[in-house]
Amino acid sequence: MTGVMRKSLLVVDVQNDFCPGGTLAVTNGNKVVEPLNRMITFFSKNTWQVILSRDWHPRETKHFKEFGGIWPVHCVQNTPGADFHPKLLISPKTYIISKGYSNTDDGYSPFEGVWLRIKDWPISLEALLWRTSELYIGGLATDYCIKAACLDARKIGYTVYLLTDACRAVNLKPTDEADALKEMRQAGVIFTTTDEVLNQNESS
Ligand code: VGL
Ligand code: ZN
Repeated sequence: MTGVMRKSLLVVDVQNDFCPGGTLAVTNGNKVVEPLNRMITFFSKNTWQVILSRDWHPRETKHFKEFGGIWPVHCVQNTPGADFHPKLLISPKTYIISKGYSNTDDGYSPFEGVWLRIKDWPISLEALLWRTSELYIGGLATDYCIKAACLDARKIGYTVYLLTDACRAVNLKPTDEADALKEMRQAGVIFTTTDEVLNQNESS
């Protein structure tokens, strides 16, 4: 393909219910906010795309325990638990991908979600990433939505960088995080850190 290929940042599900105090709290989930904000600032300065995904469930969905799923109620559409962490930097230019919004799907992968800026005109994440070649990913949770995002992104063919300091795992089983990291690595995901990305680009 000709033309400028871009870098994009995908911030996955940094929402209140996944942070301490939330209904599906990830240990130290709030700790991803600071490094992700540094990445968001850096990407914005370079006019590279920043995309936030959000878990956006109806109150009744087979994703939740009471309807046959494995999860406690979390990130229900238009509730405070589904709001982004209050300290996460969000600008009017930020794209928001909603996922898991039907009552039959888990919607782990942001690539199953849509941008709904205009009603009845859903735009896929893949469409938003038109001309993106390098995708940087961080957020919550490493063993579910981050893993799904990274594996789908590799299938599409992006060069995928996982910001290991800027993600945390649910760990339903204690080995889930390590297993997820292994699977991602085998799929060709490159592990990096916020500091590494910011330092490299400072000197170039
Ligand atoms: C997630 C469990 C249930 C995630 C979403 O964002 O990783 N995990 N729903
Ligand atoms: Zn969910």
